[in-house]
Amino acid sequence: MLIKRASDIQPSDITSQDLFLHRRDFIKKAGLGSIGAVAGAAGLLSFSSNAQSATKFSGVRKSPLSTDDKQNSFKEITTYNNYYEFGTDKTDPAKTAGSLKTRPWTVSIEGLVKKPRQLGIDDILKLAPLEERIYRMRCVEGWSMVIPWVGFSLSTLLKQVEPLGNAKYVEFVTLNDPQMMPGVKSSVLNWPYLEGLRLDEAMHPLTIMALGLYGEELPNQNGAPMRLVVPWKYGFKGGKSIVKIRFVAEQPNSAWMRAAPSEYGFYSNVNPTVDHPRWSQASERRIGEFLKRKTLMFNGYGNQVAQLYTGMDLKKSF
Ligand SMILES: Nc1nc2c(c(=O)[nH]1)N[C@H]1C(S)=C(S)[C@@H](COP(=O)(O)O)O[C@H]1N2
Ligand SMILES: [Mo]
Repeated sequence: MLIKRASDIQPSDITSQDLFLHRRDFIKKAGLGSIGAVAGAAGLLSFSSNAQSATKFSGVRKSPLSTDDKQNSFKEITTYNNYYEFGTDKTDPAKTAGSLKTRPWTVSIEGLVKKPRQLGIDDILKLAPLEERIYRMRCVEGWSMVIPWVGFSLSTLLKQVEPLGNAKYVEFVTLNDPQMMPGVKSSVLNWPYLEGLRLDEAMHPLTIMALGLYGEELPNQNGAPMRLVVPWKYGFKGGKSIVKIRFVAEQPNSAWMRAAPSEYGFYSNVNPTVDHPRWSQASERRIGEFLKRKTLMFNGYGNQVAQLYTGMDLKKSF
C-alpha cells in the first residue's frame, strides 16, 4: 500500500482546505489498524492527532488576490515569529503562547462611529464568507514569508459600526494581559501593542482580518483569535490578538513609533529605496531560501496600492 509517512507530508503540500480534509478522510479510511505495523505509523498517528487539535474551517473560498509564490511551510510560519508579548526571540512565541485563552473573546469597535459595538469572536467569524488570501509578508528586519491566511476584508468589519465623517484613522489594540502574556512584564515596548492605518488603507480590499492560516484557526503565536494583515506594509503593522478597534481623527502613535520614532514611521510601506537607519531595505531573505531576493516597492502590491500615496513624499512619510 502506498502511504506517505506523516513526516513526509509537508504542510506546503496542502494546497487547499478540501485537499487537507480529503487527506484526513483518507487517513481515517486507511485505518490505523491496517498500517499499525508499518514503520512510520507513529508519525501518522501524531499527524492525525495534530489535525484534530485546531478547528478546520470549511467552505473557504480561494481569492484572486492571492500570490502564486511558493508558500512557506506551516512549521516555518508557526515557529519563527515576532510576538513580543510572548518574548523577543523568534522561537519564544511558539513555546509560550499556549497560555493565551482565546475564548471567550470580545472585540470592541468604538470611537468616532455612529454605532459602537462589542462583537464576540464567534459572531465575527460569521460576518462574511472566509477567504484564503495567500500573501507575501515582509518583516522590517529583512526576512519574508508567504502565508496562506484565512480571513476577510477588514472593511467588512469596519462597516458594522458606521464611521463618522471626522474619522480619518483607525487604531488596532492588542490584548494586554500580564497573566496570559509573560512578555508584557518587560518594558521593551509600551503596552498595549498599538498600530494604526489611515481610513482608506484600512478599507482597501487587500487589508484583511486574519482568523486562520493553512485552512485552520490561527495558532496563538500568529495572533489568535484575530489579527490584522496589511501585505504592502512591514509585518509589524499587523497587530495580533486584537481586542479593540478605534476610529480617531488624528494619526495614531503606534507602539513602534513611540519606541523609536526615527526608525519606525506611521506608514511603514515596504520600500527598498528607504533604508532603516541601521540597515538596508533593498533586499530580503525569504525564509527557506538561500539567496537573497530584491525587495519590491510596496512588497510587490504597487499596482493595487500606489494610488493611495499619490502626491506624498514617501521618504518623509516613511
Ligand atoms: N501584538 C503584537 N503584534 C505583532 C507583533 C508583536 O510583537 N506584538 N510583531 C509584529 C511583527 S514585527 C511581525 S513581523 C509580525 C509577525 O507575524 P507572524 O508571526 O504571524 O509571521 O507580527 C506583528 N504583530
Ligand atoms: Mo517584523
